[in-house]
Parts: sequence; C-alpha cells; structure tokens
Amino acid sequence: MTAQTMTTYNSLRTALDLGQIVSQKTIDGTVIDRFVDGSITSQNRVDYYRFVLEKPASLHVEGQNFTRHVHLRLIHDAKAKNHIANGDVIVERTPDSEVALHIEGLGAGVYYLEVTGINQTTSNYTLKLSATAGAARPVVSQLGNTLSNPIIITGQLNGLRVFENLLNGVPNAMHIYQFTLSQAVELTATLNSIKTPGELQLYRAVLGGTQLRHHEAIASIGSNGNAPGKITRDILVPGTYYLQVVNPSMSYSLGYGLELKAVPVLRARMRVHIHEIRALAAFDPRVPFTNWHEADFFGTVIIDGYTHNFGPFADRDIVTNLNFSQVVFNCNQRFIRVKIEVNDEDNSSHDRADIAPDLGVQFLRFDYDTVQQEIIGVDGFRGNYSHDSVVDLRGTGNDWIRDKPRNASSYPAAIRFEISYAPVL
Ligand SMILES: [Ca+2]
Ligand SMILES: [Ca+2]
Ligand SMILES: [Ca+2]
Repeated sequence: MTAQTMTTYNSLRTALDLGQIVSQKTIDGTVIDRFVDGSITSQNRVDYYRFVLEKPASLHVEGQNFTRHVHLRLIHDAKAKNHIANGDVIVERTPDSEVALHIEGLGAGVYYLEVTGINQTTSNYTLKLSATAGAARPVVSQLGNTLSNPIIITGQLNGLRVFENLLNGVPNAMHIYQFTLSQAVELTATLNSIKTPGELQLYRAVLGGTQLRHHEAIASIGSNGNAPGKITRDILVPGTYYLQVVNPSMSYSLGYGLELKAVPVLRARMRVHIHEIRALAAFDPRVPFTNWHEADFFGTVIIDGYTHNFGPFADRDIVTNLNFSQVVFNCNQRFIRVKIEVNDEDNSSHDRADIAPDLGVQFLRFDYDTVQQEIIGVDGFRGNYSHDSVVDLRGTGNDWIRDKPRNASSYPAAIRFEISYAPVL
C-alpha cells in the first residue's frame, strides 16, 4: 500500500510517483499490481499519479469507493511540459463499476492517471493499477475483418500503441483496426511483418447520418521481412480511421507487429511560396527607352481568412520568390482555403493580372485537403494537385464577365506556386 499523506499531488509536476508498472525484467504476462489510497475533499479535488511502462503493456485500473464519485483521465504528456494540452488525454471516464479503465497496447513511456472528485462530498478511494506486458494481441475470430466489425483501438492516439497478430495464408486475409481522433495528430503507422510481405492501408470513415456509408482510401504501403512499411501523416485531423493489414500470400501466414506513433498537433502553419509571377502581355502603354510598360504587380494572398499583401513591384514583368506564412485558426479542420489575387498598379483603375485559366475569373481560390494532401481548385482553375506539386497556371486575359472597373483591363499572366502545411513545433 502506498499511503497518501497530507501532500495533495494536485499537478503533473507534483504527481505521486508509482514508478515502473512493468519492467524490462518482467516476463510477458507477469502482472505487477500497484495499490493507491487517496481521498477527495473540498480542498483537494484532484490527484495525479505518475507511472512508467518500460515496455509495451495493457493497462488495467480497478477501484473501490469509485463508482460515480470520481472522473478518471489517462494522460500522456506528449510535449513533456507538465501541462495537459489538447490531445494529451488518451482516455477518460466516470467509472460505473469497479473496473475503472482498461486500455490495450500502450507503448513504453511515462503516463499519468488523474482522479477528480465529481461531487462535493469527501470521498476516500482505493485504486489498483496493473499492467500486462507485451503488445496487445487482439483476439480475432470472425471479428476484425470487415469495416463494420473492426478491432477497435480505444482512446485518443497519443504516444505509442503497439499490436501484434497473425494472419493465415489465405489470399487477401485481413485485419481491420479502427481508431478515432478527437484532436489532430502527427501519425506514423508502421507495419513490421515477420518473414513474409504484408500490406498496410489507411482509410477514413465517411459518415452519412449515423451510418458508415463509405470509406475513403488515404494511403497504402507494403512491408517485407527486411523493411517495415510506414504510413506517415504530418497532420491527421479528427475523425474515425481504419488501418487494414493484409496478407497477400496464398500459402504463408503473416506474423506482424503494428505500431502507431502519434503526437498531438496543437498549431499548424500553411506556407504559400510563389516562385514566379510573370506578365504575358504589356500591362501599361509602351514608352520608348523605359520599362514603364512593364507591370507593377501587387496583390494579396489570403490563407484561412488572413490577408497578406505584397507589392507593388514597379516596372517589373517578373516577380519571384514571395513567401507567405500563416498559423491557421484551427488545426483540426480538414480543408484550408487559400486565395491568390494579382493586380497591376495604375494611376486610375488598376488592371487585373489574370492568373486563372477559367474564363471570367482572374484570381485563384483553392482548398488544401489535409487528409488527401491535395490542392483542389475551387475558383479560377480545376483539378487536384498533390501536396508537393509546383502548380503552374496561366490566364488568358480579356475575360471580364462582370464587375469590370471603369478603364481597367485584365491581361494574361502566369504564376507558379507551391504550398506546405505542417505542425508548429
Ligand atoms: Ca496597367
Ligand atoms: Ca501599371
Ligand atoms: Ca481567367
């Protein structure tokens, strides 16, 4: 028994340290129990317990005097700042039975258990923490091989989760794991296949009403005995996802380990890099022996609603290397909208640089799809471009359809740009 004294253990920094719950020396399957007595009072409404898993394990927490008196949260302090940020909470619940928490396949690391009183009464409680060493080995019979009946990975992904299993040598035999994110994460999913090749595929659930209607393929990778297969995403937004492990072999069974590494993303930044804006016609009347006929580009780049202005760049038909950077309002949103507009500064009404292939539109507006990692044309151009593309577009000019300012023209111009979207560390 670890007796709780007058110390209140009321922050991550001052958590009661329970030490190792499972050690390197523990034989797989051996369970170490840790008992904790605590009390919730009106002065001390929360207690924190810190514990270490030196290797992967499934965690089991039971309690006495628990039921509907306390709220539990299992926390991994992903940024190690002694501060509970969005996405740090792996699982939380108000126990309605003595079994308080059970979570499978936690990776090695430091974890915290938070106990909060949820009524005004004083309440003593007893906790028992135990951990079964080893990667989670889900019991799979008919389960786990369809999208409607997947192996469910409970809790928010934060830190490491490890699973291992065996697929028989039937063509296209598969296990489907489901996880749900409530906060954007940076994710690496690694398939280690032992001896024989395997395949790992990532899908996103598409809901219609409350029903799973479709799934959306995101990424696919192969592994073999020498090289693991890795799917990485810098920013995977909240939603329900599936990881499918496939055994393509007709004759061999596939033993595999599946490791999910997730780091919560709290802020993300979109960068727009314009390589070049180039005039394709004379934007101003020609004056001999000067370059006054060249364009005087100025414009705006609007990223997620935030406006960035540039120019004017006087008497220059070519402008290169403009960079715009914006922390987005909400890193949990799937689509980030960007608009680019370029004008030619004139004394009277400014001419428009038509950088948009679409007729009647001179600006570009697109969404960046953070899940598929694609640029999707919304206004001014069509089509999808992969996240690492340099997008190269040109307008035709003379394509006003409405709202043409007096004495202004639209002249053709070309633009080359690329974007990047990444967590702010
Ligand atoms: Ca002009
Ligand atoms: Ca001008
Ligand atoms: Ca156009």
